[in-house]
Amino acid sequence: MSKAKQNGANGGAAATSPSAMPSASVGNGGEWHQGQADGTLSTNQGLPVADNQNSLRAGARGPTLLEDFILREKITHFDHERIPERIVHARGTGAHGYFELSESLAPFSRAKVLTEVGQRTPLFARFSTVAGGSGSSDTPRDVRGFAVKLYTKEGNWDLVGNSIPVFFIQDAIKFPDLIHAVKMEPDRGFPQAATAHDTFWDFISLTPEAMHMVLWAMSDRTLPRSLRMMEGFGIHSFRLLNEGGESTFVKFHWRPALGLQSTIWDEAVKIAGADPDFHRRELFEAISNGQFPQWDLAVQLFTEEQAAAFPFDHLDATKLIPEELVPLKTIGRMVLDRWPDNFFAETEQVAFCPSHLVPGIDFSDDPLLQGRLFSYLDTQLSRLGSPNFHQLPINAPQCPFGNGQRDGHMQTQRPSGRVAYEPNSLSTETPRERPDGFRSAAVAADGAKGRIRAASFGDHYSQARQFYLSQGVHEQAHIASALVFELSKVEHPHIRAAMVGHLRHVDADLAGRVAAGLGIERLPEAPAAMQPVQQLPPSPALQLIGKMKATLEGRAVGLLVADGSDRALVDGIVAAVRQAGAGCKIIARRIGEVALSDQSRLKVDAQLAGTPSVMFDAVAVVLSAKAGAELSLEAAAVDFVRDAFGHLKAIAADDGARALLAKAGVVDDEGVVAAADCAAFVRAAMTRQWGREKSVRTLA
Ligand code: HDE
Repeated sequence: MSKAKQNGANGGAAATSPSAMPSASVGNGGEWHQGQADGTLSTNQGLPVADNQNSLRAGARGPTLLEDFILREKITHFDHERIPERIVHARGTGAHGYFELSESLAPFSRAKVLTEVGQRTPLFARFSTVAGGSGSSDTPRDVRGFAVKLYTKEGNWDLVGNSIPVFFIQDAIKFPDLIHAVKMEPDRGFPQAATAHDTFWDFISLTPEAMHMVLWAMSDRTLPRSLRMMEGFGIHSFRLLNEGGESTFVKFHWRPALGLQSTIWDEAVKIAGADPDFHRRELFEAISNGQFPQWDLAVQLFTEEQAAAFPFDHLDATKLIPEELVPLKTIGRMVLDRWPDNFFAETEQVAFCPSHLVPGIDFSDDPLLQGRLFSYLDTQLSRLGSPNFHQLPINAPQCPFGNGQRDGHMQTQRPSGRVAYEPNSLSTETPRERPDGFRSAAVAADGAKGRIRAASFGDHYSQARQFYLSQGVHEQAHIASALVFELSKVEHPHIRAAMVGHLRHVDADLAGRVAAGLGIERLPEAPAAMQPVQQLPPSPALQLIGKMKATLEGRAVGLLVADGSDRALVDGIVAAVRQAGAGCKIIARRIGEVALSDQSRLKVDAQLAGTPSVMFDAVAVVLSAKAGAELSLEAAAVDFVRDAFGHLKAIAADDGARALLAKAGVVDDEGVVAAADCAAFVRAAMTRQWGREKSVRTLA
């Protein structure tokens, strides 16, 4: 009998003893597969099943018998196949990969993962939206979770971050309120995955500390084009501790190799309908095609003395440290190169926790971080149902681990021996303390007990203002429009007015634009600010549009064709686009094939009606005059071109496509190029046509 068979159909060998923990087994298939090694279908007890089509009945048309334990086992398992979803970050997707250190932080930290240059540390990363349920869509306006579990030699280090470097609140005690306000309203069960409703803005309008994050949330940062094209931030200050126990503060940043890229709001809305799985599908396809997503890991290092001179408190998670103040130092890169074998076993059951860290890294006293240290373990207990969730292969350290903890639901380990305590004199084998194990920073903590908010946390508007003034004109307009859109969904006028009041502290022009967009004629009073607004210097590093990389790498182009399309033009565009590192999908009214001008056949990748141009970064249209005239009467074709134009994308078109372009209201500009000029098309496709925006959309 094979080992798999002995251990049962579900691969009971996965996690046995700590020392036997198979590092390579995480998600690599072998021990996870359903069914027995010899291919026989069995019950969970290993009983071979002879008939998996019919339940046990009394007679061909008679009642089903309670005796049918095979039916009952199967249905019972099915009934329990769902676990509680995450209260936040429920919708997510993840992948395996590694972190490779390129620069040692040895002067600052003794963590091996940060000092052993060239070492590859295996990891699992999960990206998520925050507000929506697990079945919601990928592209709402929302912060993205950016959580990375590094299986280091010294234990798991979880860097549980977000795609925005600041947070809404300063103290963990406000988190349940924030989340109750943003989630669907409890009496009606909607809206799902949206901040555009009364309870969210009511809470925000009463929480001035949220203003900085609100501006980030209303910017294009919350509309990522791809998970591969967004930044990640650890947000809080952490500490690094070196061999001598000296401490340095650190902020962590992930920087995508493909550069930053977002969608236009209207595009994000349409993508949600066209492909609710847009981001996870894109990540899956990239990894499957060997285009492994990469991020640099960069750090900002600073001392206690430097921190004391900042014009804000770095322990306040609503503040960031501008790069102009403390530059970023790149220390390594993360590569995601392997899709999980099973979504549930890995992406769903992975349990991140900010308190998972390694010797040489420590926490700061950020009160938001301090609260998080409790919450994650607590939530895993109810979500995964057992204190043994760390034994699941996706969560288990890939280094030896062991202690005297025993028993509990779903215990999969079989620790031997009579000793499960420490110290003991009965066994030399049991786990003992190690002097070089984890030690906390020896920081003095002395103060009067109280529910106190530090006065240094009182400046709620200066960095919000700095962020807004650091943006270019296009992004400022997007922020104003997003605020108008969101607040226009708020039914209570006093909430809208209160928000405009806050915006007066951020920027008078912004407040005026939003008020005008909401039809508010007299500007509401600005609320009393705890501290005067400081004029911080604009930080271009905070831009998104301004920082976008002009590139087609990792992007996608849609090429609309029909019978009779010019072969040479089609070939030219496909070759140029691929040469530039992008994918090129052939779209036609029907899938199958089209006959090109030279009668050769071209395989069609996608059907026009099911593949709108929002799926692409740029589009090309190559049509015979006859097909162009026909497609001008096809709403999906007209929308394909109209949306590409409205979403500021480059459009390549030949003469035959002109009728369609005219019907879609496309006006010639720098981004509308001849299909024969592939070089011009690739150039235009590397960026959005921001100059076109004012001609297609009225922004607040
Ligand atoms: Fe979380 N957060 N959070 N959070 N968070 C969770 O843990 C919580 C915060 C973040 O892909 C939960 O396993 C509190 C900041 C990510 O599995 C929960 C506070 C940041 C993920 C929880 C915060 C995050 C979570 C829900 C305020 C960015 C998804 C399920 C003190 C630095 C991880 C779970 C994944 C998930 C609590 C604030 C990031 C309930 C109490 C700030 C990326 O424990």
